[in-house]
Amino acid sequence: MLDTIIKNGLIATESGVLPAGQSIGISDGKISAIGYEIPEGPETKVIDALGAYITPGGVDSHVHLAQRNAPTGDNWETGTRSAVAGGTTTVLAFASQTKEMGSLFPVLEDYHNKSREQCYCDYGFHFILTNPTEKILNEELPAIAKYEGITSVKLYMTYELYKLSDRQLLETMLACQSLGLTTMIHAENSDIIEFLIQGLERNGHTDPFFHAIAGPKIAEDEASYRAIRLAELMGAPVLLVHVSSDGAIKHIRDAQTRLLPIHAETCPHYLFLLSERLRAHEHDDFHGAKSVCSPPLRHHLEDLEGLWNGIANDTFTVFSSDHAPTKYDHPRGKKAGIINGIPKFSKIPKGIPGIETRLSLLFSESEGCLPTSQARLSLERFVQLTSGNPARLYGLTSKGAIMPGLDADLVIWHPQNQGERIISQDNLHHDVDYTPFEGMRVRNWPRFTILRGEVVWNADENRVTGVKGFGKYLKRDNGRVLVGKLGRQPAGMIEGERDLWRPKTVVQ
Ligand code: DUC
Ligand code: ZN
Ligand code: ZN
Ligand code: ZN
Repeated sequence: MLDTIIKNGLIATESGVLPAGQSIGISDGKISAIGYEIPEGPETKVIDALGAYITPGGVDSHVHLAQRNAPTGDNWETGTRSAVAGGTTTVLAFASQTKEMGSLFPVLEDYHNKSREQCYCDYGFHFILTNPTEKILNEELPAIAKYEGITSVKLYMTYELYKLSDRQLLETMLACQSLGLTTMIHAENSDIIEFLIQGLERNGHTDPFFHAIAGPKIAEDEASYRAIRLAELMGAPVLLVHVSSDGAIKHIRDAQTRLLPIHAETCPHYLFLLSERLRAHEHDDFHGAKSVCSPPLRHHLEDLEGLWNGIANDTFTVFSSDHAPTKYDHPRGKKAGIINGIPKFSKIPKGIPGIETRLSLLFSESEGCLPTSQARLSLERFVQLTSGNPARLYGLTSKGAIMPGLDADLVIWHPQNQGERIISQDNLHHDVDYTPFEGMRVRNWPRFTILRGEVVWNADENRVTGVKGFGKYLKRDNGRVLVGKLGRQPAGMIEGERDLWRPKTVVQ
């Protein structure tokens, strides 16, 4: 018998909105039926979604929670509480190796300890590799993929404490390719950024705004291109994270046209915010630190347009928050960037919060809220970018679609033309003291968030109704390549050329 039935909603899938009048039946946390006349029992709970869209629960595949290097801001409890209040039912956050750690197992244990029984939504880990030793690549990653279901890694091309050499990128991409793992890349040219920081500081330009000058689009373009070519040589599928520049988009699009498996992600702040946010506020010179993220916000409206085009035209595979929560008014938060009373932008912790506002901001610009002619993206694209694609790309086989057999993770929006909200720190559930989206109007907000059949956010009651610890750790399968083809040879290679240098243990 059904536990819950959701009636009268408009069920949005990746291939369109289902004909009206159908219901979703839920039993044991799974979607058990979709159709017109699903019989309900006496105990079945009925939710009326009349006039409202229903989308799959959000999958936010780029989130930072209680990372070792981030002393303030959200832990797993507060971060996932904020997630469900904004319609997200699954998060993938980072477990970060530090350079002196020669094994990933203590890292894993540490992050399990921090997250176990703390979460309001389901969750998994990506590894950040800062020291990819042979032992890690050849022994630990295969074991961790198999037994822990961690099937993706993130690599950095910048930051002293994180960055890998091109040689290390090649080795890691190759190992991941052979295991069927997805490699995520933070692509910015480290030397360009360091050079510019030094020059800016020498000339006394140390206010938060100059962060946007120290990380120009060229630094991202160059590193993105390099990452793509390294991946091409290895035949490895990669995802470029938090893409913010039109030059990078061009390289990605070009690679995709050549059928390379190059995926791309962008984030709300790059679609909505400009570098002017980094400037001093009339009452607070350091206010711009709230919008310091890497890559930095860009300068011009055309920059935003370029990203919206990538959203609409399929260049982007996923839309994630890059929720990187750092308190503003805290000596180890953003204000760590004030040294002896003087602002120093290079010392400001990078990143901004956005786990709760991600879905509403994008939904607001979609056909879910606007006529097709005015919408930035279709409802189908919304579903792909916010849940279907991240679920497939990262091997979350029970998530990402409204389909019988999958977890009953759903967002029921307010009926159309209702549910408008002004985003305000006062209404958010994170443990950060600001939102960079303060004052922005969204056209709708999740009315109910449902995780495995349970209502975990109820906007009518204006409260998180889920329970801490209900969120489960997700072991993932290998992800699927969503663009391009595996095994493509770079133009000009001879047949079998890779086999001449590939280790014999690596299977194609
Ligand atoms: N990279 C991220 O992925 N998030 C925040 C800051 C950064 O550099
Ligand atoms: Zn990054
Ligand atoms: Zn003011
Ligand atoms: Zn990030």
